[in-house]
Amino acid sequence: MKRTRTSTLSFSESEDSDGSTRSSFKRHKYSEPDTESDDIGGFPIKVFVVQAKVSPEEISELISMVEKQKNMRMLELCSIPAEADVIVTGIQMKKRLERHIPWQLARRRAIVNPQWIRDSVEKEQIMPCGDYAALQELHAETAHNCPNPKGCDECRGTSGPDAEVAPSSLSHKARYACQRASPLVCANQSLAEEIDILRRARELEGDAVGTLAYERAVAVIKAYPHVISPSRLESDLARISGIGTKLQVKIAEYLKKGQISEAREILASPRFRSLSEFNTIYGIGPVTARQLYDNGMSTLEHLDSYYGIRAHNPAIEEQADPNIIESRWLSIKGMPEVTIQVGLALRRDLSQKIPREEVCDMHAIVMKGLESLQHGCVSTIVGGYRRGKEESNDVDIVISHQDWRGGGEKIKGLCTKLVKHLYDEGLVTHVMHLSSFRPHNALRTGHWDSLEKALTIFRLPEADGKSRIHRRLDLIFASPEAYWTAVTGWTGSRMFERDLRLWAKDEKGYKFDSTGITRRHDSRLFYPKSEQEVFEILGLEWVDPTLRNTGV
Ligand code: OXD
Ligand code: MN
Ligand code: MN
Repeated sequence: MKRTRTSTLSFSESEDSDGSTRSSFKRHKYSEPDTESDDIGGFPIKVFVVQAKVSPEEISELISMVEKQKNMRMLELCSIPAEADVIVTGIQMKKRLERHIPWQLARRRAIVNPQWIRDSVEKEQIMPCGDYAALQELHAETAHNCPNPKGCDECRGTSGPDAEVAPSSLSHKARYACQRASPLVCANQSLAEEIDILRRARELEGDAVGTLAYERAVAVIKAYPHVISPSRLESDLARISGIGTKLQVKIAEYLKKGQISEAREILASPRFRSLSEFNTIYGIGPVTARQLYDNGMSTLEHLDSYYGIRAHNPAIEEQADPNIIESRWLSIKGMPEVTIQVGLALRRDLSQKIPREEVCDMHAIVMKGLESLQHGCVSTIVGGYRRGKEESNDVDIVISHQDWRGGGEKIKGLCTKLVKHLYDEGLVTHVMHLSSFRPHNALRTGHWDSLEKALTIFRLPEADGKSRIHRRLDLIFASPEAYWTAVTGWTGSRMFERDLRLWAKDEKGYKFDSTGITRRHDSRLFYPKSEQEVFEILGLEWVDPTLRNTGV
């Protein structure tokens, strides 16, 4: 089934007696590879104009402006608000806008005034939507939802989570985490954090079953919308799958004492402390952490001397030891590889959280470098940033090309080229992992050849004579048809992703992962053109990225 696309200019929305606009609620259908369109995601950017409060003359002016740039395929008018990337309106009041666009939808789009079209066409570039927000109330959302591929505007002004984004149809009792609304900070946040200590201990000890059980429990609590009381625990929470009797006892203990004794014991345990600390080092997972501890090491200083990093070296305190971080002895395609030595030497940098502003700066500089290598790439910052975190552990960017048909070829090999370019510019300092597309599968029986990935260490250029700190940067290149599954797959959180795969497999007979969606019984491949389509294909209600925070 092809997605309805409008090449004609149509503003035929009909207002009902209650003031709502019927056509605006129609959900668009997912598409097979579309022979008519060359776009990916927002290319051309689809624009819906709300007729109210815009004079007929102004409407004709806007239509002809969009027509004028038709060859550039930057903008395209559409007649269904739900299909639009940008909604143009002269309305400035929420109540008034709600007569034409459901508020839930408005919050997920860029809502701009007509000047945005004029300036974008005139300057031949998509202007930052935030600067043209039609409603002050939606300024942050408009800036965040702006489809400008190069614009860092999407980053600016975005704030943390907002529980109001939760569509009412999502139930906290739903079995799969991908059906629930999980805000960044939930109604029982400190309880979730206490239970997460139990999960973390299991994870560090390699107890996969225990880890998963507690991860599920945390995810259930994260989606639970009421403050838990003893009566709610008994009458409500205890009936939700994932909260077994053992855990109910622990929650009851927490409600009584404000803590769970097992969690306190874990935090006091020297083994847990050492394993946790070791695991903070880039390159040290739980298995290596246990091996090191079992070999008699318990502090990072022990690791420094074990790995040949001089203990108490002031160079390490101040700045990483250059001999270590150059790591001349190991390289990936001629670039220094991240080793445990590098992770240790850079630990003071890498353990610091990255504010949204800096995520944004990193994204902008990466995309500028990419543009110099290949014109027309598109990108989305994913991970915790997209889920609304004020500070991230690293920066994750999914990249593709706007050309739906030829984009796959254009981005092939680009991941390595970009990383080398950033290395030559002194921006990427180390590489942890660099993968390329696997050889093309002529039979196309799977999506397995559609992702390239680089896990790197990155440093912004000096600012005001001050050097910047090292950050982790992950780049994921997807072919156009895998772009939106990659965005969904890399947005997280972990339990959300796990349950998305499980839901797809057990409830729908599909295989979902970052590289695509395949229907199992006939191996049919799907090519979603938006993240909303990913959810539609999988038969799921939309869950805003800021409500996918299934972990603490
Ligand atoms: C992060 C995340 O913080 O992706 O980096 O959650
Ligand atoms: Mn991340
Ligand atoms: Mn990452």
